[in-house]
Amino acid sequence: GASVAVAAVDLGATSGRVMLGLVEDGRISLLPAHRFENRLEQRDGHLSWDIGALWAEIRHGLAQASVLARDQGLPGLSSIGVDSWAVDYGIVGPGGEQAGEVIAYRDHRTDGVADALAARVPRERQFALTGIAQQPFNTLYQLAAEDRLTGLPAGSGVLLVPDLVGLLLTGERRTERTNASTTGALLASGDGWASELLDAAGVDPALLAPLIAPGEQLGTVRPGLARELGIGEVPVVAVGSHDTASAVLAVPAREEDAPVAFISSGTWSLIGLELRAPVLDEAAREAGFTNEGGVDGTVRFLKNVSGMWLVSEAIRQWEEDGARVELEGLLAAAAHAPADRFRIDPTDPAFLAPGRMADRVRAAATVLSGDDRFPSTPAELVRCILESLAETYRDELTAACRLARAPLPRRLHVVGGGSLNALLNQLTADALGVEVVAGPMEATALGNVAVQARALGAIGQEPGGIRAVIRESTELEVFAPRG
Ligand code: LFR
Repeated sequence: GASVAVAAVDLGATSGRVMLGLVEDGRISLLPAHRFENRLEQRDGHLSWDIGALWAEIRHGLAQASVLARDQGLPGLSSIGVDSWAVDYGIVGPGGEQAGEVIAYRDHRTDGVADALAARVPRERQFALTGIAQQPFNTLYQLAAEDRLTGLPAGSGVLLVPDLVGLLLTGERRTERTNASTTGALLASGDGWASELLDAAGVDPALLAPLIAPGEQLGTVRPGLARELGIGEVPVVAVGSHDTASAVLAVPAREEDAPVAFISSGTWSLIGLELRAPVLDEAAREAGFTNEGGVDGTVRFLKNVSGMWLVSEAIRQWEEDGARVELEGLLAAAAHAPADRFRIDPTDPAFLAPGRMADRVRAAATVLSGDDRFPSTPAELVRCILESLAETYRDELTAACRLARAPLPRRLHVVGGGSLNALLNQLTADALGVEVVAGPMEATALGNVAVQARALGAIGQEPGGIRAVIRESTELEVFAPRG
């Protein structure tokens, strides 16, 4: 039988899941316990997440995961770990009760806020302190736009989404380090908050819970909840709670491949290099790169590129308009659409907000060749998005290597749901002239499970230990560059 069973709660912008991770003989296998939808909604005047609904799905998923573990002949779950998208937070009162909605990072409340804050702390200084790219949605700017922080009772707090789930599970309040880095208020060294930035945003540092690192135990499931779910008072272990941190931990690279080049491909495409130290030069800031905190003190030097969001939002528009569209058919049609007709810039913040995405992409497309003024069919529009993504990957990976003074790597690892997109993988290999290694698709859940398994002693502590287990656990597909 398997040696341990752990539950990974993984919340994405469009869907969430609870996975059972079985770790045995140096391999991880994942069994889906529960999948559910997540979506943006206008609530209380802002684009928000329905945390109450997510919490109900998580509880159901954990109960299911425990049943699945017992079906495998195991006593139950040995631990639980939680990750989600970054930057968003909830406000909690002194007793841990949620105070107001969890507003989503794509909401318009941060429009102009980064500029206003830059008037108090120059952009150069912010970057030198934190190494974080100044995206409009950084937690720091969301907090600066926040009108709910004044007059909070003593003992209130601000918790990032996975930490909020951790509080609901255990009653403990911590700020997990990898996700803390995405706030734009953590020092690049990771050694605490940049108080100068919190001041400028009007945030009382007492609102922020103490830091916790992946692998440390947050607490145990509250007795009442454990009884309700039938799961026992199991430990909740901090993982790379930023989904991208967990995903990049599960890149199946070898130690000698350093610096590892990756794309974590989901709603966003996060493209860059895994480094030992941040790149804090002005040139990196000007190029829009960020230095996010990874598991085991690694740094993800990367660029945020709108990824499959562009496609999923376009599909949402076509469906609203009454068309029946499914991704697979659309990608097959896009593979046969004429090449190199149109381009967009998938790093343009104009694509951040939801709504009428097909219209917006069409209006933004520039003409490369042919007689048409814009992409007119869904297949042409998707082809335009994918070719633009592949070219952007080429440009951004080249820039990352230049800025980090690293050679262009021999292979690029693509992980996450987007790694299933064979057309995009091939276009990327062709644009870069390097091999693209696709998979694992469930990188985030694997990274989450792996940190728990290591904390339990089921994976060794040696450097590269987790990635060796990931390589044993997954099938990869290689795309060689053509031409
Ligand atoms: C991916 C991700 C990105 C982050 C964006 C917003 O799911 O976590 O890493 O930049 O969502 O949180």
